[in-house]
Amino acid sequence: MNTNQIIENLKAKYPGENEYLQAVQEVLESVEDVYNQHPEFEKARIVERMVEPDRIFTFRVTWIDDKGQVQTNTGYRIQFNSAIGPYKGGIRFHRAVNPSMLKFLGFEQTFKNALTTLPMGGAKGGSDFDPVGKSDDEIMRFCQAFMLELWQCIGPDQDIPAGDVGCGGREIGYMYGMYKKLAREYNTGVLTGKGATWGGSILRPEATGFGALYFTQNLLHKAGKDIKGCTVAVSGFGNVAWGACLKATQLGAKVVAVSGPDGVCVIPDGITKEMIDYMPVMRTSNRNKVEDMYVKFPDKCSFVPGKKAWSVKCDIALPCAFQNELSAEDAKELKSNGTWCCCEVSNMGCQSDAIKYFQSNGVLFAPGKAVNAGGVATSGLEMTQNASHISWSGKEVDEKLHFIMDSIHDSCVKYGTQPDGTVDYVKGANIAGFMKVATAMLEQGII
Ligand code: 2IT
Repeated sequence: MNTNQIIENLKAKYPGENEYLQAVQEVLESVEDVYNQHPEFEKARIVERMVEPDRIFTFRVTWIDDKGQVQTNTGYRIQFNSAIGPYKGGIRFHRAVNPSMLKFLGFEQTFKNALTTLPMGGAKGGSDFDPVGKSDDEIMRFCQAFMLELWQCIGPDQDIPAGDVGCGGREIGYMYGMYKKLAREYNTGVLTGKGATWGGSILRPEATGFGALYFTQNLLHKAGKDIKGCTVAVSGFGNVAWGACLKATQLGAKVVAVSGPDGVCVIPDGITKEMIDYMPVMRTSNRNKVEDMYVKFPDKCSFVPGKKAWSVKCDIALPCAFQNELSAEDAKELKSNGTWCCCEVSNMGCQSDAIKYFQSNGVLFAPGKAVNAGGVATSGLEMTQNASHISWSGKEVDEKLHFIMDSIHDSCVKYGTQPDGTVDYVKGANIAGFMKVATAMLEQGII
C-alpha cells in the first residue's frame, strides 16, 4: 500500500473534507506495515474499497418552527461498511454537520464496531439542524420530519441508528414514535438508545462513559497505576461526559473540571452527585452553556469564560465533547501542568499533532474508537435483547460491558505492544479493527 498516494487521490477527489481525510490518514498510517504483509489484501484492493462508504443518502428535512415559519435542513445517512454486520452508528444533530464530518464518523465507527466483538457494520447520520435555542416542540417536529425520510433507509437487520451529539433519549423517542407510525410495526430493533420501558437497554445511557472509565482503568493498571485519588478534567456536559463523571467519581477519582463552548467550570473539591445529575438538565435545556452549572452551584465551582478544561491542572484528561477539541497547544499546557494520561472519549477528540505530542512526551494516550466503544457495544446488547424480546438487568448489562471493554483493551495490547514493552493504543486499536474488517471483506469476495 502506498499511503501517501491513496491520501493524495482522496484529497483530489474530496477536497476540503478535512475530518474524513484526517481519520483515513490515521488508520492507514497505523496499518500500513501489517497490510504490506498480506498481498491478498492488496490484490483485492481492500484499502481502496474500505475508505469509500457503501452508500450515502441525502434528503431534505422541512419542519415548522414555533413562530410558524418553515425551516429546511439537510439530512444524511452514510452506510459505510457492512462486512461484519448490519450498518450501525449514531445520528448527530449539529449546525456544522456535513458529508466530511459524517464520513469521518462512519469510517471510525466501522473499526470501533469491529473492536466490540459484536457483529455490527459501520454507519453514521445526522443533520445540520442546530438544537441550540430550540424548544422541546421544535425538537419533536424536527425529529418527526427527519424520520419521515430516514425510515426508508433503515431496519433492524439493515441499518440501526442511535444517538450522538445533539441526539439523546428524547430525540430517539420522538424518532421512534414517527417510525412506528410509518412502518406500522412495533419494531424496537430499528433504533437503539430507546427508553427503558419500551425496548431500551438498562445502562445504555451510561454505557459510553462507564465503558470509557473501565478502559481507562485497564490502561492505568497495565501501566502500574490506579485511578483512585486521581484528578480528572472532562470536556462537555452531554450524555458521554455525564456517564464519565459518574463512573470516575464512583471509582474514587475527583472530577475537577467540566467545560462547554462558553468556558470551563473549575470544581476544586470534585464534582458532586447533584452536579452530575444536573448535566442532563443542562443538555436538554438546549442552552449549550456550562455556566449554568456555576449559576446552579455557585458555592461548589467557579466559572472561567473562554477557557477549556485543558487549562485546569489534572492527572487525567478526558475529552468527551467533539472532534479536534484538543490541540497540540492544549496537549503542551496539560503536560506542563502535570497531566500524565489522556483517554479520548469523543470521536477523534484530539488533533493529530496533539496525539503525536502525547505519545512522544510520555503521556499515556488511547484513541476514541477503543475508549468510547462501550456505547455502541451496549447498543449491540440492546439489539440482542430486542431480537429475543427480553430485558436484562443492570447487573447483567454492566458485566457484559465490562467484559467487552476488557476484550478491547486486550486487543489493543495484542496488536499495539512495541519492542520496548509499551503499548501504542492508536496502532493497537486500528490494526485490531482493520484486520477483522479486512478479513471479512476478503472472504466475501469482490462486491
Ligand atoms: O459514536 C458512537 O459510537 C455513537 N454515537 C453510538 C452509536 C450507537 O450505535 O450506539
